[in-house]
Amino acid sequence: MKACFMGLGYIGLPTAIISSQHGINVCGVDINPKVVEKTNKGELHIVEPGLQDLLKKAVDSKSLVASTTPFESDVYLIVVPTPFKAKHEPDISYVESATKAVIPLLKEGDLFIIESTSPVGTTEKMAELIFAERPELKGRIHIAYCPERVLPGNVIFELVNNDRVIGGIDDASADAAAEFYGKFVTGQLHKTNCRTAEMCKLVENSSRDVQIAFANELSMICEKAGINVWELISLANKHPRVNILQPGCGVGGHCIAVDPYFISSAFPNEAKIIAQARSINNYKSEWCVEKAKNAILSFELENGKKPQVALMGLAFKPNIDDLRESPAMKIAKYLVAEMPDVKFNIVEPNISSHPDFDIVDFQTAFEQSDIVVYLTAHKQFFTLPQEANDKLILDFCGVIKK
Ligand code: SAJ
Repeated sequence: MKACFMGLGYIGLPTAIISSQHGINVCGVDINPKVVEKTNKGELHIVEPGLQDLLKKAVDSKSLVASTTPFESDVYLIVVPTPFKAKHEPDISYVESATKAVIPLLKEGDLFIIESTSPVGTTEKMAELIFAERPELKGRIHIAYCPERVLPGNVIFELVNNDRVIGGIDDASADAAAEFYGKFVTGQLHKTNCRTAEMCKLVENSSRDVQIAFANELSMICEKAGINVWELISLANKHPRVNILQPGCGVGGHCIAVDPYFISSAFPNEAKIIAQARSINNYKSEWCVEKAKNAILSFELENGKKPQVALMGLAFKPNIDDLRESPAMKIAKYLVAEMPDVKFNIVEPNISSHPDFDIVDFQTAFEQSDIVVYLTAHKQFFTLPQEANDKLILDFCGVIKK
């Protein structure tokens, strides 16, 4: 079997590598020639634990070849980004152009799968596009939508072990796609139609966004009420049917802070909680900026000098080096730009340098600063003193549990 992966990013590349280990000849396609060149040299262009070795083996054994144009295959997978445009409307132009690139190669019996997070109706739209150009293939190829749900940092395990939702444009398409994923997925494969599968992906991330918004709202209420929100949540979670998530300085990454907009922009009158959760989680970052600014100004008033301020953590979640769409990063950039006279000690233990900031060691930053602002709960920070008489500690992510 030959499979062609359109898109060699954070999901396409690992999936291409894993499927190439299971007797599938894989062609990985990317429009970026540098990505193709690196991949063909066996060099990983993304950060994912354990993947480098697997890529090297796949390239050495020639079960994976990268290219800027697709090869004729039996299965085509679309794994390209779906960013959003102004007003938070999804931009499916990459899905469209990847689909157009494979249309001339399609033949009877082929399987065409979209994995990219997509607004509801995208798979049917792409089917129309295919049949408009190749009407003879109607009823003769299989088309399905099969979202991924892996957690960055644990991709190799989750790609194989997570259950998957397989949405066909008809039953035969769902069966064909399930047979394909059955070659390398040991989790259960749940068959449905393509619209349900598209919505399922959006709903999974929206559900998490709404739950985080609840925690973030509680954190702002508790601050006014003089209650420690982390103690409160841990006590409420002792109830057998309550499971509140953790507040933070906002929601980052490419998925949870994006996918809910695909629902709210398509269903503006109905998607009330989903839209509100997005606003709360975005507002939480502004709230953190205000708290930090007020603390800095109060210090200056009381001490007649500007404080040194440690900004602890830039990554979008704990214990990773991924700064993409990170609320901590946005807060740091904003404070540095707004308060040019303040000395900020910027800490990110998972990176050694950054083009915009001097990165300071976490212990030095803690010791030298008058105000310590925890933005990302990296494990290193839990080794620092939980309190200090000569410092004000602002904890936005639960490093100080007491
Ligand atoms: N966060 C909180 N409080 C929490 C949990 C998370 O503030 O209690 C924040 C994190 O700090 C981070 C953001 O949420 O800024 C997102 O982090 P995450 O670990 O919840 O999720 P991602 O973005 O790394 O991956 C998500 C996963 N989706 C779900 O858990 C429902 C993953 O399974 C998906 O595959 C991925 O999105 C995706 O590609 O859609």
